[in-house]
Amino acid sequence: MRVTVLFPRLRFADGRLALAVGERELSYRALARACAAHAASLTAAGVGPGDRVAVWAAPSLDAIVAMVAQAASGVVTVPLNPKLGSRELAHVLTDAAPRCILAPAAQAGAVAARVDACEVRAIDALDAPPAGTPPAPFAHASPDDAPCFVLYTSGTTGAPKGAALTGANVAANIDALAEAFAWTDTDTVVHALPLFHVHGLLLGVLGSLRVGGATRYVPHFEPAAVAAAMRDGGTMLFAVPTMYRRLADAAEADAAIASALSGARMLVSGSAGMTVREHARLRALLGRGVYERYGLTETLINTAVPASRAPQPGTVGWPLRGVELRVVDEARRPLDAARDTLGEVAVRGPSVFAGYLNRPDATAAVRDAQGWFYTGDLATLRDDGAVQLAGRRATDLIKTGGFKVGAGEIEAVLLDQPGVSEAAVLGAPDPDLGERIVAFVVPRDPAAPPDAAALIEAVARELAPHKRPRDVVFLAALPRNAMGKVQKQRLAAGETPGSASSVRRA
Ligand code: MLC
Ligand code: AMP
Repeated sequence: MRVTVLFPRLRFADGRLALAVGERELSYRALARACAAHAASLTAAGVGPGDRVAVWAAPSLDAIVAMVAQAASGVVTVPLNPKLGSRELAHVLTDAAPRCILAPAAQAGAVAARVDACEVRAIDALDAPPAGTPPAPFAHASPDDAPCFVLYTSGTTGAPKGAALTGANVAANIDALAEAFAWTDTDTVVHALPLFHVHGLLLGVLGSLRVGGATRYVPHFEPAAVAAAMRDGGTMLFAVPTMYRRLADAAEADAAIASALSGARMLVSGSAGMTVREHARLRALLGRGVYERYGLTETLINTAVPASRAPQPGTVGWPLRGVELRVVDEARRPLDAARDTLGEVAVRGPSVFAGYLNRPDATAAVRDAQGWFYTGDLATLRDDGAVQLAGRRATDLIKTGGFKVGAGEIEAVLLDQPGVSEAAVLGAPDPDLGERIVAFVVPRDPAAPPDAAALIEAVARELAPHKRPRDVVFLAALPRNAMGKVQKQRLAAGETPGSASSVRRA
């Protein structure tokens, strides 16, 4: 049984900065102590390695410490978006069946009031550790192939699926990315990303701790706060394109923001595509380019533009060490020989996930017997092997602000609302969010359509605010082909049969 220690520096913890969240800072020594206290408190509650524990992933130091301690001690973390709506929260808790939910003390009461099927406990790791707490929580390191995180991610249809990632997946990916970015213990990563996805949690927090560097976390994205954290010693910034767009707007208006960002060793973007135009705008403003990397929840990071090269607008770079990547046709036959031919990206390697929780059928649909994972992303390979993404196979997957959202999950909520007869959801191009969620709704009574604001609120309340449609368009009927299938491409092209009215909400 191979066991990888995820955070070697916690074993030799010293006084160097590990984590800063707003004004609160933890050295490696303090983090090691807090991790030990968290592990001891889980043990006292009868929770051990292999058990699943949900963490209310609020943007707080307590939630971060709980998740780091669990990763270090073999407890499987299911991070929960603290803004999850009722339907999605119920789904995740039923599917993941965690032993308990851990929430920052300030939120534990409110969380407990929302769930009755699962015990809710307050995270107390940053309180004084109980006497006799061992110095570090490595007594229960798990084997490499045991799940370490279950991250919920949307598909084209149905409710989100829990992607199980092992300690080996995480360690291999961080090590390969660290090599590409020359990311070391002298780096401080600044980010303001949510803590329940790969980008913010696995790269932005665990990545820094694995390389022995520091993370300065900005709990609420705001350009001035990001710039302040960069001035406070940040060397790398991890952000999604929407954040870079808003940072560029702020930098145009405020030279202090521009200068804070231009001092970075690396500005890194991912989770959604950055246009060549936006790359050029940032370079002109900051005097330095942005490095892109490309990944998925199920595979972690596949490609990156390495620090050893100049930024490469228009590509997401080259496969990381250990990642095999090829472009395949619709029958999943490799197109590697034919450069410039558009196909689906398939990847294989040590970071490809263990599978979806409780969903062997869904796992088999995306990963074949040879271990190739089919990403759904379309790309061509440049002559030098750089990957150029060119869209997705499924129009029913939307990337908005860097969040992946399935059209089907939104349509299901809309269809449950009074007055809705039919619904079709798609992503429309948006200068700020990349894609904006648009809902096309056929009312039961065309003379009295449901209130658009109420439909938007229903999605925010039942799923999550970032899944809410930004536009609702009422139609007399959805365009369908001869087989009765909704033709979303016609909706996307602006063909809206019998359009009654359109409501736009920011
Ligand atoms: C608005 N709000 C509502 C609401 N309308 N709340 C309840 N009901 C409603 N109807 C609230 C929101 O919750 C939010 O609260 C605030 O109002 C603003 O909402 P918003 O306009 O929707 O947010 P916005 O500012 O547009 O967010 C932009 C963003 C965000 C860039 C900050 O999209 C973001 O954090 N994106 C990161 C996504 C990410 O990390 N993806 C990685 C996936 S991993 P409040 O309190 O928050 O202000 C992956 C793999 C890889 O893809 O390769 O990395
Ligand atoms: P998620 O399931 O939330 O992890 O989202 C994964 C998807 O994000 C990928 O399949 C891509 O479509 C998209 N993505 C991630 N990084 C990039 C990038 N640098 N450029 C374009 N798309 C990206």
